[in-house]
Amino acid sequence: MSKPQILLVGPYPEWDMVELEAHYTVHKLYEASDRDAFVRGHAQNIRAIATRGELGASAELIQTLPKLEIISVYGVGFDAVNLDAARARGIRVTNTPDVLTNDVADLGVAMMLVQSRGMIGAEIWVRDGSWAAKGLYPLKRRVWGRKAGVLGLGRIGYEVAKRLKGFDMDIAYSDVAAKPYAEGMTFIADPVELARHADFLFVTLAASADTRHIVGKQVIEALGPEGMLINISRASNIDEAALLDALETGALGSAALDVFEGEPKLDPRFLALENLLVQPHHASGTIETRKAMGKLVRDNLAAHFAGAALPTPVL
Ligand code: 8YV
Repeated sequence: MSKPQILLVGPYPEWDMVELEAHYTVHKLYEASDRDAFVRGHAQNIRAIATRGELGASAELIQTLPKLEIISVYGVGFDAVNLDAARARGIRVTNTPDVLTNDVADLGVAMMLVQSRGMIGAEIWVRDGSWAAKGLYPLKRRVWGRKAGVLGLGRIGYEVAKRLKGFDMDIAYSDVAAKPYAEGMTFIADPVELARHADFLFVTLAASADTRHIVGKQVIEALGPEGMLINISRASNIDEAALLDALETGALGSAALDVFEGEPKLDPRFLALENLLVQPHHASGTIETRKAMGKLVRDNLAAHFAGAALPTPVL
């Protein structure tokens, strides 16, 4: 029997490519010089899309593939997949929840520590000779015992909060409703009030049209000149223009961001800021987690083509 044909939107690590190519004919969209012509050329054969969280699958792409049956997302976030277009055709969608939760939470907490203690600047202070030439490094702000806000207490938000308890922090959270599992945490429904409470505000919401720019001018200003914003979710949850203004004027103390509008290109204003820590969307970027994510992508595809129940369906 011939192998099912799949469209791969962006590259996966080599170990996943080997496995995928053993079981499927893989059409690599990211290698095509004319992507539209490439998709049209294979449209009658493609039965699955394998994509990444931030790359998703647009309505246009879905509509161009008449034989499409399933979209398997390498990532927990499926906001970049046009679910309406998939639903309209009965196309299944899967993602990779759970396996990445702890690594994403780790990176969020690490960014808080690195940024609050000024560790990037401190590293440069040693390497460029400033320590010897100028003496002590400027003092920074402590983390332990301070106030944290977690915007979105889902799987990742909960793991962030769990870690923050280890720093004896006073933890509050916002979500659509109070969570029964939020032991020892204060529920503050309004994100502006949450930001007012917090020294460190973590954005851990699954992105959707409803959460777009939920962190806007008001939330940012409530967090204030001593506050830090940490985003390990999606850029669309934050009004980037308001964030840039606030970081430039000092209306917001600092930020640590793993995600950006239009990434990997980002607004050059970000790069001029000294009160900002940037990361290249790699919160899930450990070998262990990425291997588990790749396996889950393949397990979902294999289950679909075997007519079995999907391990982690979205649709
Ligand atoms: C990316 C992510 O998928 O889980 C998500 O939603 O955005 C990430 O894990 C990952 O960076 C691979 O591109």
